[in-house]
Amino acid sequence: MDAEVPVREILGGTLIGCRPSAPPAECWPMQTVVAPLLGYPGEAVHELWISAGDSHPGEFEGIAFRRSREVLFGVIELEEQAFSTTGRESTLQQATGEAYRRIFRLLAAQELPHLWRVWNYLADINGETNGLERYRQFNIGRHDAFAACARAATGDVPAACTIGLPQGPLSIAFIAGRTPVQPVENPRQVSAYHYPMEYGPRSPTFSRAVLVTLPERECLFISGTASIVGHRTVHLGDICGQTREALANIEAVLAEANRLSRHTTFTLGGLAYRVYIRHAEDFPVVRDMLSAPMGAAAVLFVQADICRQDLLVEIEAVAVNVPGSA
Ligand code: 3EB
Repeated sequence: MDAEVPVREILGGTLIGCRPSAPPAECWPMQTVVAPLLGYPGEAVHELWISAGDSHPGEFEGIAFRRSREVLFGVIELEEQAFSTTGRESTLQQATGEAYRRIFRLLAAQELPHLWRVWNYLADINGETNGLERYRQFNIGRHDAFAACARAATGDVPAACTIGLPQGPLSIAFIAGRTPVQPVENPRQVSAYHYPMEYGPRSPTFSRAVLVTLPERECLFISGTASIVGHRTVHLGDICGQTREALANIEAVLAEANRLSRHTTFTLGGLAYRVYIRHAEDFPVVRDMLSAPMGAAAVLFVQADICRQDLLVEIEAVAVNVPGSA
């Protein structure tokens, strides 16, 4: 981390990698993602979100957060075992619904109502209980919480990723703010919130990307992007094909974002990436395919499960631009 940043300007962070022997002293909300890094020399990376001005800490119904005047970063972790298996809802569905309802109550209380970006991690994402895959259980809980809190579940929804880890609680980090997002969809893909029922009883609630225009900067958050065309997974079992298709989808989202942005031209080389790879042995191939298009961009490779059983790779990205300097 950059030791020059004063703590009051740090909104929060992500600690991603093997569980470090000496975890950083937490002075801000931090999402811990225990997953192997690929091709990285250290045991873990500590990423920070820096605010433009001073921020202050808070706690609300188990959510740790920090906020500035305009922006809030929060983290909530819930143990599924804390929920009972009575009724029709799985414990994961209940935990997910509870987490999102708490997030929406926090954002209302803080008067920063607009959810920009959400990072969801859960154990055993492709496992099945009571005949339903756990990712699909998660989608029911998420969708129903949006509905219960009178939020649109289509159109004006945040960018997101939902990733599987070997173990751990349901962990959700989010960035929200005073400013509404401008959703960005991908013309090559059916919007996730319109996926047909064959992918589960409730569709995933996320935008392909969101643009956030602040007075002095413009942010682009690109959701987890995979080898999906229309609503179907393509290039089954083919890591090269899936990587190429995911990149084509990132480029399509970028073109759409540039069409919608009034201030910025985003480029592949100007984004910071996280690449999730299901099988560690695919890492060299993926790295080699991405090195030319991504250029000097920061790329972190992580071994983790993707939400559809047949997806081998998923790419997400972020850019923060100060208009005029790009
Ligand atoms: C997809 O396009 C791949 O459920 O939050 C990507 C990003 C995916 C976010 C989510 C799922 C999510 O459907 C999977």
